Amino acid sequence: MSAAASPARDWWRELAPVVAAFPVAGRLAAAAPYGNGHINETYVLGCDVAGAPRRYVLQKINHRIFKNVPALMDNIRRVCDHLGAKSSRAMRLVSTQRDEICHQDAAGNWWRLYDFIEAAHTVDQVMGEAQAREAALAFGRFQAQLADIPGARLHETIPDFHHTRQRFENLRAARAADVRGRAAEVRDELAFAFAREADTDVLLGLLARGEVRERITHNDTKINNVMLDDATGRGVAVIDLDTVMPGLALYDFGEMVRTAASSTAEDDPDSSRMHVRLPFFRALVAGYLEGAGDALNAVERAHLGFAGKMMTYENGIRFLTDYLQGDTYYRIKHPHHNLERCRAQFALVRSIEQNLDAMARLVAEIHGAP
Ligand code: ADP
Ligand code: GN1
Ligand code: MG
Repeated sequence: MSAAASPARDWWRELAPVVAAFPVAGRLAAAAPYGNGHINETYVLGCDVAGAPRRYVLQKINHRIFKNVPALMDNIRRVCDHLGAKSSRAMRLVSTQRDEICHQDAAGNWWRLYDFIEAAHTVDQVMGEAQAREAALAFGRFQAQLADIPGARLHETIPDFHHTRQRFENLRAARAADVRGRAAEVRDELAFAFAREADTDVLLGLLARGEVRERITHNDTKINNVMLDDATGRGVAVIDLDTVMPGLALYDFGEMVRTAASSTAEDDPDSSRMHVRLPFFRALVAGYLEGAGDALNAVERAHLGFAGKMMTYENGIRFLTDYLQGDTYYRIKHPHHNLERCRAQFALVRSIEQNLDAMARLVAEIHGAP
């Protein structure tokens, strides 16, 4: 996992006061930015426990995006407790010195600490079909394991997170406001998005008619949100639990198609390199169906390919909206980053559209005709 390069900053000094709020073992020896997430700030802490190394993951929660952090952390605590009882390598929260699940600093920022899951890694791009299958198996199992979480319905940490119609209306509003004067530059992308407006209601319609049901889902099943064992490559833990909340299995599967059946990075500046890889799609279906057990019904199975298109489309319109609004949501590395992300997503949408029949045949082959 590459760390965001910031050689000039003394992370140890900056983070030490926050770290002091947590009962970390031994002596803090090192601290540095970590990972490639777009939302939170993630750091790895290295501690020296009488000569033995011990690592933690420290995160500053993006409270501009997650507006109710106590509710979010209540979800995560419940999910960790539930999964921890079923697996020895699940995400484990470390409570603060005051025995709270997160720490708010003097500036109002929220911080949480996890044990570092050792001997495992994440990838930003899938390396092969076996890896895609393992990731899908882990996400499918994750969903199956959460099916019996006790207590009240989990909080919606971001309301309407996968309400694609609402995402579309946000794009329409951003186009109308055009606060950065960018709408003319993205005329083609807007036309592409608007030509598919009717699709935004399909999954919501299935839910409204009771053809698919709500489950506890992860909602951000991109490939770098699952940790794979260094030695065996098996999925060991699903991470990035901020969006675990009620949702559709199709959201989770679709997001996997977007990130693990795609031929290139989500932000590849050359969108002609982007297409769906059918053998990887096949591997995802096999892994997910195995992991989720018999949880998926025939309607869900019949929409696995379409879900990949929809989650890719949804991400594309979210990137486009953020570009129009002046890049206020996602972390960007250069001024056209969100536009390049959008173009790559739309290229993938087009490719999935051309392959929907082939994808349906693969699903039927694996599971029997829906
Ligand atoms: P974001 O919400 O910004 O995507 P994540 O929670 O996904 O943040 O964390 C970013 C990266 O940090 C992950 O992709 C993973 O590589 C690493 N990471 C997160 N949690 C752990 C953990 N408990 N153990 C090891 N690595 C982790
Ligand atoms: C964000 O946090 P991260 O990088 O795993 C986003 C997802 C998008 C993804 C696109 C809370 O995920 O919804 O699909 O970027 N998370 C949030 O790469 O908005
Ligand atoms: Mg992440």
